[in-house]
Amino acid sequence: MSEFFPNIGKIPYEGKNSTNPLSFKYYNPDEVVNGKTMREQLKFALSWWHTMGGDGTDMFGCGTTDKTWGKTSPEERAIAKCDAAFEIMDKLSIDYYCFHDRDLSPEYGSLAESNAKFDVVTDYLKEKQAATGKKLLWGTAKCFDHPRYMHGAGTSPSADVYCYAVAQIKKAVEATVKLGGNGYVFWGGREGYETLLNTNMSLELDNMARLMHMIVDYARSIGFKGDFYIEPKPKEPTKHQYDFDTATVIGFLRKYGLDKDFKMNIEANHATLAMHTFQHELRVARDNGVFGSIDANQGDTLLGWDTDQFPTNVYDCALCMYEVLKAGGFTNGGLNFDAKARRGSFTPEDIFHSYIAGMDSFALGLKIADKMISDGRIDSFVADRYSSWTTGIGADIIAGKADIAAIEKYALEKGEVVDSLSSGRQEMLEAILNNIMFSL
Ligand code: XUL
Ligand code: CO
Repeated sequence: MSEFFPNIGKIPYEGKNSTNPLSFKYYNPDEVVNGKTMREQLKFALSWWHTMGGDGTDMFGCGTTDKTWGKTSPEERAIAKCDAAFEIMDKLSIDYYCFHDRDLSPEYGSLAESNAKFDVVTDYLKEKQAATGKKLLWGTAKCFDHPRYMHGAGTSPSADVYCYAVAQIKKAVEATVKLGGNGYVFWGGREGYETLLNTNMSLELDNMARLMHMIVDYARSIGFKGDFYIEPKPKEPTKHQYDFDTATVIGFLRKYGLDKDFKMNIEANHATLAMHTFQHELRVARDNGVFGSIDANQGDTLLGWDTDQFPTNVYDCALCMYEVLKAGGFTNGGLNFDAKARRGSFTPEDIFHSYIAGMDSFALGLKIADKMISDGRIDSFVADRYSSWTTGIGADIIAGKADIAAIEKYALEKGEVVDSLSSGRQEMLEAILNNIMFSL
């Protein structure tokens, strides 16, 4: 088989003093950090949509990079994409990939034909996985790009569209199971609304939950043992996306009894759009037992839309990996680069430069997070800050031993409490974090 990137060899780890741009400075797959190798801790995944299909097209202009993989027919191109993707994964030491059904194989004249041609591609992927040991992290269905989904898929006002979506998702779940994926993602592309003047919100959400229950039951019946994920996003493409943020999604899952099967796929840029930090979203997920997987990218805080940039902000990567380590690491999930090279970075080498930048940032993030934990200054500050809850009245409240009358009595006797407050020391803690980061 001919190579798609003949000028690029396997990307080596050369360490932080290397000046070779086509080498890893920090990502050393076999190095052990916090009890596991970096490749096990980070579980990097390639995103089929941006990497194999994204050609730089935006609202203002056509593509700038050729992602036809040398083929004109859609069937041949789909196969060539598989070969090129596996070459990229091999050269970058990436073990996993993620797909939308239509990134693997486009739509054809009918659902039956689309399904049959999709099968050919997933059969081929299964062979490639067996030959290389690469794995599927998660699959999903593209229920947002075709015009039929203009008003939503699982939340469409049309029952016919809803049925099409159920059938499409059923097929995508079958492919995920066939390829041994341990995750299935729902990102509610067009599941949201523009105006309540034309929207029955409660029916739309009830229907979405019905769809999810149907898919969960079916997936379990064909042997899917992995996690379902919802990927929160507050806006884009609709003004009000139903899955605004992690807290909103948890409310939805609990209301509809879906919380046992679903976890979160947290995307960094979506957190930014929700006016949260990436760490906040991860913490809400961790604290509620729904931390699952991560779409690792970064947004631009000066722009209000989804830029899906490769992550280079090491500070954010460190705080992300701190949450991941505190959650006990990934189980079924991993770090998927839902990220694209910028439109002006249009050459084949830019794919590699982008992944190297993202992977090295997360490798640094992992090492810093590990050091934050072993250093212990930040964790022990937080523990100390809440020490009034470990003894006396605080401990009694937590143990359920202090009722409202006892608490009132305590407050009356205690009098003013300002003098016993201690500083939050935010600046000191930020300086400690810098100290940990820059003394690696
Ligand atoms: C869109 C987005 C999606 C999901 C998968 O903002 O992030 O690509 O990750 O459907
Ligand atoms: Co995403």
